[in-house]
Amino acid sequence: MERIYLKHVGRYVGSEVEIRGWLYNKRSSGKIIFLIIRDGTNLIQGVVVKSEVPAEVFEAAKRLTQESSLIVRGVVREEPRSISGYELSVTDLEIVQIAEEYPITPKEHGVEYLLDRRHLWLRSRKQHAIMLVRNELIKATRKFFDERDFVLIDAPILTPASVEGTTTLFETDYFDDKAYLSQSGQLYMEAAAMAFGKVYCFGPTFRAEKSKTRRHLMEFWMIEPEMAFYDQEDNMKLQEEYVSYLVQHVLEHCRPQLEVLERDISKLEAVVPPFPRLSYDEAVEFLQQHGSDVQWGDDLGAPDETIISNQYDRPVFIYGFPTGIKAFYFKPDPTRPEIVLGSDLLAPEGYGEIIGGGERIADLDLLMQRIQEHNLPQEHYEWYLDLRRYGSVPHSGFGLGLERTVAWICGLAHLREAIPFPRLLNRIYP
Ligand code: NSS
Repeated sequence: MERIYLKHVGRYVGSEVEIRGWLYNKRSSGKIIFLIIRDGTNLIQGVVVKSEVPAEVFEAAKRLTQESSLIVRGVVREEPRSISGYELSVTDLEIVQIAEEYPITPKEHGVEYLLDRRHLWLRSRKQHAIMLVRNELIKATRKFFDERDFVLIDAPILTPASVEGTTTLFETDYFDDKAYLSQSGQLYMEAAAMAFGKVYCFGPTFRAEKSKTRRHLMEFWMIEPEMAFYDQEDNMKLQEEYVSYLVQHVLEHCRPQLEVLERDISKLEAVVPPFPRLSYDEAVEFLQQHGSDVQWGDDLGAPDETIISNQYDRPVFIYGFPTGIKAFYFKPDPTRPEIVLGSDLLAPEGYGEIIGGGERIADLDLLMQRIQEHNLPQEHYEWYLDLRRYGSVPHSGFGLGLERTVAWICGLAHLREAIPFPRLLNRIYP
């Protein structure tokens, strides 16, 4: 008898198979017990009929509690009304372990209660669907960049200097020195782009965000491409292509998950290039007309981003931010040095920023000047300045936040469900 995974159950209609998994749920009508079984890849309903199985098999089915582990054998039947479209007529059942009373029941629980039990919550249908979408987004990312001859280069996690400002650094001891958890792999990708042309990194990044929001995690995963000889226009084109590719991939490979999540597919189908572009100047004017008190020179807040992104059925670029609110490495627009050649990409449906990126300063003197203006210790950036001393070229890149993208594509209200084990303000358990 073949041992199978439920993901492939459709290939086994009429055959007797073995499935190893856990009991998700159970119903009984005296002479028949319905077992909803999960094996990590999908769910199936197993039917145990008293008159058709040995007495000990029926007794074992009766003893099963929620999340008990088991090995079950049976014949696969097509059953369109059943949970996965198939059913298992159980012939045999072995208990691996009888689970204690499971703390997550089909009734509603509060979010804090569930977050305390995240290690168990991951087994729930919705959380399971989210993680499978996340997995597909990572697969699609690898595929997208492989197809375009990018080289994956890993950035370090322990770093001596900040990339995105000094206020959100997680500090740690590094023997007799200080080190910080990486906020972004960008600076290292710039070095790598000068060695390999087109590169990207994908890894965890850390920010001590001191406010509690739906859109911030302390630890999140970022995909950061960096391209030599790309200007900001090339950069935005690549972002458009990448984000559309991700959405198409999920539409193609994650239909069952999107259904579990009750995601409105038509909203995702609209995500095709070109994406609209709005200058920062236009954005400020638009926001002021719509009741925001934002002034030219201010950063856009989450509510501002929501107002803007709600206007479009696909992601929208905002470009040309004031130089004063952007990181030291952004290249100022040569025709208007008070703004930079950088952009944010806002996801639709009010999800806000998923990408930040731009063209980097290629000129040594200007870069040194910006490092000074930002009160950053130049000695920590000497290696980075070397990139402008030895064959400096125009180059650009961006960072896509994986959890923001997962939240948007899955239609989640909060980032905490977009990562397996979220690190939140005041939460580092489990
Ligand atoms: O700060 S960013 O806008 N840009 C950078 O870090 C650049 N150094 C990337 C680059 O050009 N290589 O962050 C990029 C994205 C942002 O758009 C969000 O999607 C995500 O990273 N991000 C976050 N996600 C979750 N939680 C937090 N705290 C967070 N901060 C940024």
